[in-house]
Amino acid sequence: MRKLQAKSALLPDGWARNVRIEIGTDGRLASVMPESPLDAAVETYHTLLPAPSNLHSHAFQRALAGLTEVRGPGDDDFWSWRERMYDFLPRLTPEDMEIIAAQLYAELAESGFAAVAEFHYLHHQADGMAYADIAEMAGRISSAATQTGLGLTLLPVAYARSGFGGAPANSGQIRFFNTAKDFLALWEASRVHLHRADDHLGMAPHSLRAVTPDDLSTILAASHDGPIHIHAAEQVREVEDCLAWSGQRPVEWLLDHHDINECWCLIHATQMTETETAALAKTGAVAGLCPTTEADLGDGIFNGRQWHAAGGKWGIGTDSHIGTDIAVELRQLEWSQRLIHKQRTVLANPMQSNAMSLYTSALQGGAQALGRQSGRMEAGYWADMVALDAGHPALAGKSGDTLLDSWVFAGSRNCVSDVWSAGRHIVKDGQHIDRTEIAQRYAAFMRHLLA
Ligand code: NGQ
Ligand code: ZN
Repeated sequence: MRKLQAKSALLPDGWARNVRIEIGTDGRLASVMPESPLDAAVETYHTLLPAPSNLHSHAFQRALAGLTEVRGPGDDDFWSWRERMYDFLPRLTPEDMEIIAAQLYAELAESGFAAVAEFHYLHHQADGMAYADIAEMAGRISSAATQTGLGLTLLPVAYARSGFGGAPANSGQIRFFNTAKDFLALWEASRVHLHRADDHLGMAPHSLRAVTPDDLSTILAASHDGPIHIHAAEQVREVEDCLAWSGQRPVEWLLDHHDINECWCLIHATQMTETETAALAKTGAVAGLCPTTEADLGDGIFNGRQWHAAGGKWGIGTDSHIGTDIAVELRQLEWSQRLIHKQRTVLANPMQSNAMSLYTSALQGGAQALGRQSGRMEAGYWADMVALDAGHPALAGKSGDTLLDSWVFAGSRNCVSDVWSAGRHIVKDGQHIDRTEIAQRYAAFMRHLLA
């Protein structure tokens, strides 16, 4: 049993003072006791919060960040970015995958995340042949999570087609392709690579573009209780193509053909009508929002005000990892709403601090989307926690809601001092415990890649 204490902590009922915490050897919170006399011999933090989960990651894309900003001959958009992403893929080996993912996961931890859902589709060798272990790449992701201590929900991706209506393989995608049957074998083989008690295995049909209705039904039949993630309604052209194929929009089609429920997480959903927004919010599914990537790729703006009013659940992903900071993602989400509605505090609950509303929604949505018992500092939950550095100038003299608002709306990533994931103390004094070694390996990889 490990003990620590906080002068202030965000508990399920709100801010509490003088909180004593015990973490069990199993990585779960054993007890959380507010209003306790503080013990001078026990490690003491100024402010502790439940740590969020990152619900959408393509880890390898961290190495592509910054390499896609030169304008092409015509207008650039999501689809031209995707071609550049595909061009980057043939070079990546399993070793590279592990190095990139470890760097990314250390960065995510330093920003405050305790866990990640890896939407993993880079399965095969550069020529499309499976590795000797078909789940080799999944194993590399799991190794990176174990090395860094970040919690992992692994979502092997089913990808069988290159467009609506079952269009055949496109050469840029050969490392992703599996028949539904081969996907299920890969999915089972991935399970073997997960070793920690807080690891989870879910599944992810990539998008309605990438699986046929039959493929989708086949793979979903194997999923018992989720999580199930899918990219949906991100781009206007995707919606138009889906309409041309089926007469329905992607979210409409999903709601009509499958039992969309709390197991599901729809990634992006930036292109929904008001009718779709209302209907999807009712299902209890999580909207997987990736605000900086959605801005970067010109996806459009999520229908956040209506979703919030309807009580819809949402969480944060960092997707292509041009941004890796939970505070920046929450800020970008709220700012995009302010810009379209010409208002302030759009996603705040009445009479509540904006960051408190955003942060608690992201905690709950993230936990649900990862199938992870986290997001609350309460006995029995995983000890996923983040400590803020009250000595940081952006936070000085502040506490409670004001401190949270200052971190999210005016702070920077070095406001975070410590992070625990399922009791693993992985960030100390603002740095991942293996930061130097991980960053050196990553820098060597990048120098080699760009040489
Ligand atoms: C992905 N990323 O799977 O990495 C996608 C691009 C696609 C985003 N959608 C590929 N942001 O959607 O076809
Ligand atoms: Zn994605």
